[in-house]
Amino acid sequence: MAGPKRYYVTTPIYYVNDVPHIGHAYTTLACDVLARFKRLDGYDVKFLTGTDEHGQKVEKSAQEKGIDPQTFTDQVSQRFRDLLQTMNFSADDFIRTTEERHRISVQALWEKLKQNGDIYLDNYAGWYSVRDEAFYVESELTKNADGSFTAPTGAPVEWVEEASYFFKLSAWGDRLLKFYGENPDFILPKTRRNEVMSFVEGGLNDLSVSRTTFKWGVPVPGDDAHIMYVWLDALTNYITAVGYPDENHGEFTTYWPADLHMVGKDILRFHAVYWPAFLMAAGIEPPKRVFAHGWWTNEGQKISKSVGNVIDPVELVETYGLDAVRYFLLREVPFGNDGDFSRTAMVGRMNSELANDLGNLAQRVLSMVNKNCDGAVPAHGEFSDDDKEMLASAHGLIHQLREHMDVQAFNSALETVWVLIRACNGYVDRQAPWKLKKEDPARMGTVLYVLVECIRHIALVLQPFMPHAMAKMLDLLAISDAHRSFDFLGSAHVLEPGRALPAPEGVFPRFVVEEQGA
Ligand code: ME8
Repeated sequence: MAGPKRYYVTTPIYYVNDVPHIGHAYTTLACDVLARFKRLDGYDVKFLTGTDEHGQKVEKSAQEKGIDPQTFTDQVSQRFRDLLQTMNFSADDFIRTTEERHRISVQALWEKLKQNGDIYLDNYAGWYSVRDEAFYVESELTKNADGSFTAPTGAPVEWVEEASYFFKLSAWGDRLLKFYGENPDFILPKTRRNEVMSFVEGGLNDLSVSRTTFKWGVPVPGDDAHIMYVWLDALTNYITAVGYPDENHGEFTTYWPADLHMVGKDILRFHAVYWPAFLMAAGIEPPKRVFAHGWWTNEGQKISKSVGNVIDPVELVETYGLDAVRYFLLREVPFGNDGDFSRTAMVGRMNSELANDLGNLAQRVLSMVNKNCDGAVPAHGEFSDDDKEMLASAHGLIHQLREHMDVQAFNSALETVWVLIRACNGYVDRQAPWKLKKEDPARMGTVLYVLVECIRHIALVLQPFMPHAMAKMLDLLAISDAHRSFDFLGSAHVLEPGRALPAPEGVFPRFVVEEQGA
């Protein structure tokens, strides 16, 4: 017999030298929507997020503030935990790399790599970017007029020469390519997969995995002069959180390999090349998928602290409301592509898609039910072909959605729901139930019943995207908490004719833009 359905999804762990902004909120939102979707669809879900607290960059930020790194990370990692509240994220675990469970796990992984002959001591001489916490070869860099060099990300680099342990990455190229070949959906989107494959086909150098010039990190077992490379430390969080090094019990056997590591395109190489190589070298199965999403700009400009155009999720939520922000971020751009955040586009979608298409549909239908059907779910007569088509679309929605969600195509999933919403609005206009009131009240009941059943389906499947607003809509339909999982899609008996409904209320107000100076 097949075991219970399980789903393990992770966000990157964020550096604590930065305040959380829209980019961080975006990645975690995508994971939250998937986690909620899978829970409603009957999966046992683990949704992990957290903070990346070690490394030279964090050490430097603490020094600049004149506080010790632990106090600094305690303060700033709290802001990422606060973001979970602000955005209504349903994470099951929040990992900090400064925790003891993580030190144990990273050191155990190191020992395993060492035992298996994949780690050796040598000297590193080359370029390093503290901002990216990444090593670069000179051919990747741009030379500036003053003789200094810049990384492809725009970050400054410095020349480093020190004793270092190396991971034999060069020995894993062929096995990685074989793995990508056997798992065509390991890296999504496909264009990113091609980039990674050509990088690996170009030949891999061994990777420096320890540093001796700073202290803020996990010491190499048996050689305290070395601190582990922050990416080896950070990536390991995904297995720490399921109990590594205990590979044979509990959460590890339940959830590993992870179903999805969600990341931004900036950190794909670490997740799709280094991480599966470390895992294979340690005899651990690689994750099933890494999805690299695109980059947000702000009104056309790169988001950066120095430009001063960082979008604060708290401000957005205060201005537009949480569910509208959640909806917009996943609706505006095909997931995987870059996107530009514009307030005009935000307000446009709020008013046309949330307030008009969906909000008005619910408001119109529920007001008619309230006025003309004694405020109770109407009884239905025989269904016409038009009715049957509407009901079939509602009942079929989940099958299409699962397909989209399984490849993280959030905007297509939402578009599928909006196709039904628009069809419902067309059906209302066509059937004109307000006219039927006098002519044929029984037929009016049937039409309104079909619409209420469609709205129930729409609200159920949109819960992962807009949890508060859809809870309110389901309250207006008097659907009990016990009937809100996807098990109840397609089951007509949930909507009992005669059940009293509360007085209708608007769920999505129109957003009125105040004129400047008004
Ligand atoms: O890289 N648009 O942490 P980080 C979209 N600690 N997403 C964005 C974004 C933007 N403008 N800006 C940031 C690290 N992100 C490491 C990760 S994981 C083992 C270690 C999101 O704080 C996006 O997900 O720099 C990106 O990959 C991540 O924040 C980088 O977060």
